[in-house]
Amino acid sequence: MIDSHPQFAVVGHPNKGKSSIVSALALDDSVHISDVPGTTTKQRSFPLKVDGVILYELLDTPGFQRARRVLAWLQKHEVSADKRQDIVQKFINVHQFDPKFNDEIQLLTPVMAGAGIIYVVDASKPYGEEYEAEMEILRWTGQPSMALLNHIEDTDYSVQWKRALGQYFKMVRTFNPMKTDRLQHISILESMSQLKEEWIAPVKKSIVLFERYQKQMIHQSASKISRLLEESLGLIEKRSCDSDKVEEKDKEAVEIQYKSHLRLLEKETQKKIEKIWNHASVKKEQALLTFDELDLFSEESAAVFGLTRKELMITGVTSGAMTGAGIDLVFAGHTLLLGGIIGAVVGGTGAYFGFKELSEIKVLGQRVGTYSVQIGPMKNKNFPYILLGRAIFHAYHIATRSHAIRDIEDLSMDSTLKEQWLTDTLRKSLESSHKIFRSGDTIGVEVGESYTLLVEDILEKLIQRIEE
Ligand SMILES: Nc1nc2c(ncn2[C@@H]2O[C@H](COP(=O)(O)OP(=O)(O)O)[C@@H](O)[C@H]2O)c(=O)[nH]1
Ligand SMILES: [Mg+2]
Repeated sequence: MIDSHPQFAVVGHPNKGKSSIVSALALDDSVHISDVPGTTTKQRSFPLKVDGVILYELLDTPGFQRARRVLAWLQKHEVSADKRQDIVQKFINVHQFDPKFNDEIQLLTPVMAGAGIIYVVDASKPYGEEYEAEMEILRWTGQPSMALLNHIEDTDYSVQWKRALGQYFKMVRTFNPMKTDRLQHISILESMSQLKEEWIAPVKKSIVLFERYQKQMIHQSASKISRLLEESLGLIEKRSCDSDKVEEKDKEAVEIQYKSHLRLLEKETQKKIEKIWNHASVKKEQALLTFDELDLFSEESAAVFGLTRKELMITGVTSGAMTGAGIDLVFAGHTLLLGGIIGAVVGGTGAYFGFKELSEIKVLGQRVGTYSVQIGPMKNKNFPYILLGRAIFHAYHIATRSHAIRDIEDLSMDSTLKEQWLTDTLRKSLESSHKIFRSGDTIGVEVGESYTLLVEDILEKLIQRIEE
């Protein structure tokens, strides 16, 4: 084969998880996955590219439809083992345009062109003789092959499957396409490289590049999160009003505008991060992982992600009264985040402390007779932790989400996540950046860079942790 990168054809019976495995290994969520058998009628190639270089290529193929008839055709040509490959090639040549054998032609063509075979079975269903024709045909191709045991359901028949598969395939491995796990991925790549001697070197290189690629994605995500914090905390929202006597409605309106702008910045960052991790092709219009049940400004969000009273004090971050000319215009908290009973999650711990106001609202006189009301930059000291906590939670889930999963998920809360990454020392390092971000004046300050590194470190540790 002229191509220098390894190619693997993922083949098997319909509806056994072939396309899911292609998605997971190619880190590509545009692979068509369906629980309707036989939806794939053409083979499709999914290369894993890093910096424009193809590391390896997965071929998604239709499942076998008429394996017994194909095998019967092959066996009619009684030949010695060394000629079997030629017979398979002859089958392809003769039936190239025969719609009856479309699926077999689609899957056998790349195999005969040199792709390694990955035969997928669902080991949550019992083994059956009907698979033998498929495995026998694959054996006739004479191409290097391995079998992957997938479990679509929780039942396990892998013992009987292994006994049968072992007679046809040198290697039999278990793989769960719904789980992302760098180690599982690397270990399967290593097995794949064993199929052909000349693939060992390129696949080894792929593994190195793959790990570098992961680091890049973590870095880029951290950089987006850093941008989010900087932009959100420095955000200023303005609205014109009729006189210097600001009415309640003007205050309310500017606050609503401010909050929706902050929510939008968060959503946009989520989408960007999903794109970084190749999770963008599903449902482009909305974020894949959402916090629909947990608004950015909700008490629950403050309880799960915000600092407790104690943490605020240790960090030297207490909200206190807001000072300055705007004091009487400060939102007294009546519409803001106070109403409602603080839920059980909040308890009496004071998690809510310091989250009464977001920022002051000022009235600015502009040209004669025109006034505007302004809110921002962020004054609330707890808000940055809430925003950051949510961003980290989202990025961590995206980074560890398999490309074979297609649903939009509403993130269910793990209220212990914060404890897993937010240490006392880290809080102090974050605080000095938050302070600068909150001033809204970050021009010429290299704060974004160092903040990115902090976030990168948090993400890396969280992602690594699930692999241990
Ligand atoms: N829970 C679970 N579902 C799976 C797994 N693998 C595949 N599926 C589901 O099984 C169905 C068929 O999967 P697909 O990858 O399209 O199979 P293909 O026809 O062999 O390509 C889809 O609904 C998948 O979501 C798995 O490991 N676990
Ligand atoms: Mg498929």
